[in-house]
Amino acid sequence: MKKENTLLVGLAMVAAICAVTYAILVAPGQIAEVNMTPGVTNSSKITYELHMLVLWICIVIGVLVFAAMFTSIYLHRKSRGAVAATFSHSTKAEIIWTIIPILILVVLAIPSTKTLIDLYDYSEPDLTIKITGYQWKWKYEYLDSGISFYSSLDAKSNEARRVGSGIDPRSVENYLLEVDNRVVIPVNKKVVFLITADDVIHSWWVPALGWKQDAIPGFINEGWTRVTEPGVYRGQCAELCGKDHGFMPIVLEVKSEADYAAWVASQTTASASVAQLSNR
Ligand SMILES: [Cu+2]
Repeated sequence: MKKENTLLVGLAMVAAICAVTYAILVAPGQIAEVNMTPGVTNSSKITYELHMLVLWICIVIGVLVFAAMFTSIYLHRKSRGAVAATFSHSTKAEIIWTIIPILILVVLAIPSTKTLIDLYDYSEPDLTIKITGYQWKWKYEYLDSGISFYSSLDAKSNEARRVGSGIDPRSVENYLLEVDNRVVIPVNKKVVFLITADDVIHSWWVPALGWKQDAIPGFINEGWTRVTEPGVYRGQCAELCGKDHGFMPIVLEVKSEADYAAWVASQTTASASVAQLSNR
């Protein structure tokens, strides 16, 4: 067997695997359909970038490993008269396959640590909201302004989800992803969430923010966000919490500062009149 063959076949294998990888992952309409989204916060963007970096490193390793594997299978097959080598140990190979993964992990540790430090920085919030998970709804308490309300599945979805309701769920807009009272926050402000539960473990998850956080009875977990684009972001409970787990969505509405101030004013008058009524 000639030596040049190995290099040529190896390069051909790399090219073939790159072509397949491109067709599956990179070509338009492929990875974009199944990949994570960059989200709407700095944390979600750096998390996304870290995920892409790790993905590409994995792809390069995968291409090289499979190319080496297919090359040896092709060139050293029995029908070509290949005879197996008899050595059983190579110190050189062991040193190489120990050092290369260590270097890769060290290189990955730098961006991972930066991302983690950012995700866990709960300091100096502009606004703090306590979130409590219940079977099967969420409660939001704005610790700065005293606003507090429950947020449950909206009536239309709730009606359509029942067996024999006769309503086609596809006719309901944002089916199972709409609530009666949305949690509202201002744009570009640092909002810290204190997350807990009152019965079983739930998990508060809005994918566009880039994180999810368990809501555990007796514990207070934290999460924070600074959303850069006003809009409506939807999520769901992400911890199996009982029979209606699929029916406690989360809708986060991010408003401009003026709109948020107006919302706070309307909420405080509403709760003031409720307080007045209950005092009678
Ligand atoms: Cu749940």
